[in-house]
Amino acid sequence: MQVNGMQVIATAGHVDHGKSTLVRALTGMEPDRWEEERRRGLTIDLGFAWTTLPSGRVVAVVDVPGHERFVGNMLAGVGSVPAALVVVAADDGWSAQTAEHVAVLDALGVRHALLAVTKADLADPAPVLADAAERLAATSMGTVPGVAVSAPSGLGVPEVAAALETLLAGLPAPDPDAPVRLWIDRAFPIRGAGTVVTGTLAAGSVAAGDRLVLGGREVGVRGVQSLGRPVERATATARVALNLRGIAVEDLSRGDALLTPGAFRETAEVDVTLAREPEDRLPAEAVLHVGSAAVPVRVRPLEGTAVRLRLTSPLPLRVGDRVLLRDPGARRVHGADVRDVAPPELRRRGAARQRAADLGTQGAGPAGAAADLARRRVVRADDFAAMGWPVPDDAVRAGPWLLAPGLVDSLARRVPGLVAAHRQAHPLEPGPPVAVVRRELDLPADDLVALVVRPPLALREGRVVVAAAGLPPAVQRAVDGIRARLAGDPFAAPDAEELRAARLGPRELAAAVRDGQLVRIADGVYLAPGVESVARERLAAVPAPFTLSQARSAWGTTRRVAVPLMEWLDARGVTERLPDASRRLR
Ligand SMILES: Nc1nc2c(ncn2[C@@H]2O[C@H](COP(=O)(O)OP(=O)(O)OP(=O)(O)O)[C@@H](O)[C@H]2O)c(=O)[nH]1
Ligand SMILES: [Mg+2]
Repeated sequence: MQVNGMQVIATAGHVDHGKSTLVRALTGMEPDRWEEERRRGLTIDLGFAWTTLPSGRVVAVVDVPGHERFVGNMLAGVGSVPAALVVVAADDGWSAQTAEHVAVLDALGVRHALLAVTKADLADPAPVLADAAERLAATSMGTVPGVAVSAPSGLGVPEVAAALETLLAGLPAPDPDAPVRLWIDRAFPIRGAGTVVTGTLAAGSVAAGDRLVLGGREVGVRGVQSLGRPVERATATARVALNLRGIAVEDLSRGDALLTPGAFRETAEVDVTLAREPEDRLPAEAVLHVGSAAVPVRVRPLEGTAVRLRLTSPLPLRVGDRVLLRDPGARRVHGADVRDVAPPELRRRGAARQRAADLGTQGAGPAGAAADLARRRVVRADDFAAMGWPVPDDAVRAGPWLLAPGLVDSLARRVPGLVAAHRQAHPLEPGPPVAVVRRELDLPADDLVALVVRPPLALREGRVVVAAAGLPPAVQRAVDGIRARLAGDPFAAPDAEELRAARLGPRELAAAVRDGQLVRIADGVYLAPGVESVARERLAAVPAPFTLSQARSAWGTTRRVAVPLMEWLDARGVTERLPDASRRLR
């Protein structure tokens, strides 16, 4: 059996206003599960009931407690539910808990609601209907239909059911292919079956055999039930009960989330923007509610509505999530939208203000994704998606990586300078190792260097080298041969005989010099770039002043090379010629 077309709605309203009684009248089921609740006539924890409406549409109701002491349970019940049944008693009217519950729904951004004015047998419901409707109109729920009802007599119950039909028909359909994030509201053992958890599936679907993760460990779904019956697959929106393999009931609690592997990342630091400018200063500490979870957070206002939150334990949050911040002391709630689940450190002065400005301009959609990717420069594509961002169309994909558009070009422009500097500092090396370039460009993987190496540079044997696209292949081979020799013995300039044999005439040699592959010391004397610093290094080890012959032996070369090289170094100001023709380093 496949469950489709189910909707889930949560009750809300003041203690004793008749929420559970109305749920009972609508569904014929008892939402108060505990003996204590029934004895005291008071809902303490969440209750669950369901019914099939006349149209065939199935509605599940999460019945919440109205008592102010159990507002935490109420929050866990409404966290994944798209619609609310707001209950106000005709004989009592809008009261403290009505206001608190409605503030919660408003902060969560719940857009769909039905108003039921109960106990219509005890007082004229009309004034309360009008008053409550007016107050609700100022919230995220906007204009809501209102129905007067007397549950014990049954008067108005069919009208509530009919109004529910209309409301539920207007709910947006959740994405059935979305990854699963099932916030657990109950976990209990069943003899013979092991561990069972329940929750409201807000998007995606689950089936027996699925593998999910919880707090980093993998758990298997052995079986799925919905509304008390086994189903092959449950598709959102749905109340589900999952029989889990691989986890003990002691390891589970309300607020844990079962996740599609790889689709979410746990985070303990997020940047959010408040749905509304706060009236008072925000508290330094608050409780973050999302789904059925409640986690204490430290609150750092950045500027305006931008706020950074540090969670005392990580949660699988995504960009675009609506969360609720509750100040338990002031009994005040704030809705907030998650804008960044891996925010940058704020070290410099003014960084918080800049961050707030950035968050102000980047939404949760494609523009925000582009801005976020630009800031991160390079990110793993699956990580970026797990943050909750859509992949920008113009992002560059490279293996598992995603690069900000324009990044490759700007990095590629820096590479020739890096190669030149490296060759200057390490004249005996053909070019910098790939890892060096990766570090300089602040890239996360060596593989990415290939993207930014462009002709005349090339990758060769793990280094970025000048491929000298300008030289014909035969000339390049000859020059390579000489450079290889010079790499081992930097002052062993090839003689005329060798140059002739290599077919390197004046024109070819001039091209190699232009290309930065050889340095002309004098007519017929060519050495490798960087020879200047090697020559200086060797001379530094000789007591000054030194003679030409001492320099020659420090370089380990012949007079044919040493004489012009000495003059070349004089001319470049590396060495200084003294009156007696000896030299010293400048
Ligand atoms: N006369 C009358 N009594 C009602 C009606 N609805 C509920 N009651 C009574 O009001 C009392 C409280 O009803 P509940 O349904 O438990 O109220 P609740 O809103 O679920 O209360 P909490 O779950 O504790 O917040 C019970 O004694 C009900 O019998 C109604 O329409 N008319
Ligand atoms: Mg109740």
